Amino acid sequence: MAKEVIKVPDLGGIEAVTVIELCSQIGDSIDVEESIVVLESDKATMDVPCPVQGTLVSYLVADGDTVNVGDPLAEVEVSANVEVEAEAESAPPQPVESEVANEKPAQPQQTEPQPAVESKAEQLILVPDIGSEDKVDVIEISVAVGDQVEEGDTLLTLESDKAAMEIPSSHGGKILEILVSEGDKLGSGDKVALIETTEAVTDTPKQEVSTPAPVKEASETEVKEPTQETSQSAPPKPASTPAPTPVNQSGTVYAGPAVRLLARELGVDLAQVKGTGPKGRIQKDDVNEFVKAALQNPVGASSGAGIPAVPAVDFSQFGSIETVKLSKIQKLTADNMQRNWLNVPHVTHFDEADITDLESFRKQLKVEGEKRGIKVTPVAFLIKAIASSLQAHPEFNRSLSADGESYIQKHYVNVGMAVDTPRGLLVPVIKDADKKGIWEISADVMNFATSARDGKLKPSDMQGGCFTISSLGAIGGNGFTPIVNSPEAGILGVSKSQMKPVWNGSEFAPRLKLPLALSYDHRLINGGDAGRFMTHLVKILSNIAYLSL
Ligand code: CAO
Repeated sequence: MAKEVIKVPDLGGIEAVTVIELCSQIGDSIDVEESIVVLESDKATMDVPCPVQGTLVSYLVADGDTVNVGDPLAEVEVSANVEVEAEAESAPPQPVESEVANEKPAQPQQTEPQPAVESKAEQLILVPDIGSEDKVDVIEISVAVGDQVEEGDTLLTLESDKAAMEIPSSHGGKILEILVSEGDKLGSGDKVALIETTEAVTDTPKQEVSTPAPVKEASETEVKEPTQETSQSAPPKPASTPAPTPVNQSGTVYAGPAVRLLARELGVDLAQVKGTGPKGRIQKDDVNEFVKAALQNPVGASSGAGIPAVPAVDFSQFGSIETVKLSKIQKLTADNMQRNWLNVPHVTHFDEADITDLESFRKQLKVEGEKRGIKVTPVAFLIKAIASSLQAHPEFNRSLSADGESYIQKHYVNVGMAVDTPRGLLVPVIKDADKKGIWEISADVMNFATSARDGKLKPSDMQGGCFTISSLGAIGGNGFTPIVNSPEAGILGVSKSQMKPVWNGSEFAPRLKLPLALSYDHRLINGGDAGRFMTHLVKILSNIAYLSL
């Protein structure tokens, strides 16, 4: 397969230009006319389209390089099916501006003095030569009726798929009427605005440094309003170069067409994006980074999902403060919690288990536990009871597929256990809890709690969970609503057991009641499923003989 070297095309008189964007990655497939490099002069940015279809083999320039007409830019391996055609077309690629410049080279303004025109109160402003026969979109109108503008001030911004360009006012004055709207399509010579001039129009050609040339004289005759004199004098005079003005000169958004297209596709407001390119130019990476940051939704920024940002508050105005960086675990937990809170439609189901008998049995294990070096707490029984409930009610052992089109039924039973550590919350996973006895689970609880607090958990210790238990029983509280550890379907929040008077049919008897809160993903679980799961759990905890079944 042949290789084609893509060179800097004829730039219509401009010589040195800067490479401001490499549009593709090595190995990317490139279509004919797809931008391969963006170049910038002090007057314009221009995409260099690829003249062949193929695969990008290498860039022969770097971002920031200065290049001249004919310099090699990139090497493309031409696709077999277009190779013959490509060989036949040996002419170097031309950006849009240059193609037009070749057909109709820019005329130095001094060689064609303009006819003398009487000073008139009203002046029609037309679109100058935009370097293309095609109509392009009005993407921004920078002025309003009544505004006072100077000659050269930007009136509006046009954008084709190859270039963004500002249209400057050819005269100073007051805007009487704006003759276009955002979204309109305009071509060279079309009317833009009506201005009440504040200066005399003379027969001397203006020194319009930034005004692009009109594309053809026909545009003058098309203009009939508002006066004949005005229309004759209206078309902007040719500039030294038929190049559009780069957007950044307005001090607003400075980005090339490829970046603007990307921003539009991603719904990004470029005014909010900080450019890291030369002269603060916004590059594709800047847009991508902006989107990434928005998705991660740091405090004070919008989530990108239409959720209003929390306003930043200067707390120091109310008293002494200090700012402490979150630990990595805290940050990760914060991100996960927010992600799960926003993604999962939560419902929490409450109940109480009578653990009077369980506690008396557990206390009987104390002596043997000391011999084994294992401390048995209610958490081990809870994990065992959860494992049993997951087997009896497998809908709690499911996860939604990423596309939301199916669920994954798990046939293993691993229970995650939230551990409170000084560095943040960690969730080691007790694997195959259904196959383990109370001693083994108790040993896992102890070991994992210690490893978590000592920072010795391995990543594999925290993977593969089906369901999570979060026990605040040793700390206190009547109840809380835990957040589902998505993509798991449910989580059990356990609070502190309390002795309560319970009516047994003939009298109030003291019973140890354990408050339980089952939060679940309502996309996977309905209220009936949750009620049955909780009833099963409470039954087992109230009579642990069921665990032996
Ligand atoms: N009610 C009353 N007492 C309870 C109890 C309950 N529900 N659960 C445990 N206890 C008691 C135990 O009986 C034990 O007391 P004794 O020594 O007198 O027997 C003591 O509390 C043990 O507490 P522990 O915390 O050392 O051990 P544990 O097995 O109960 O819990 C662990 C282990 C890792 C779950 C726990 O230490 C922990 O970190 N919990 C916090 C979880 C958390 O932060 N969840 C919130 C997540 S969302 O922010």
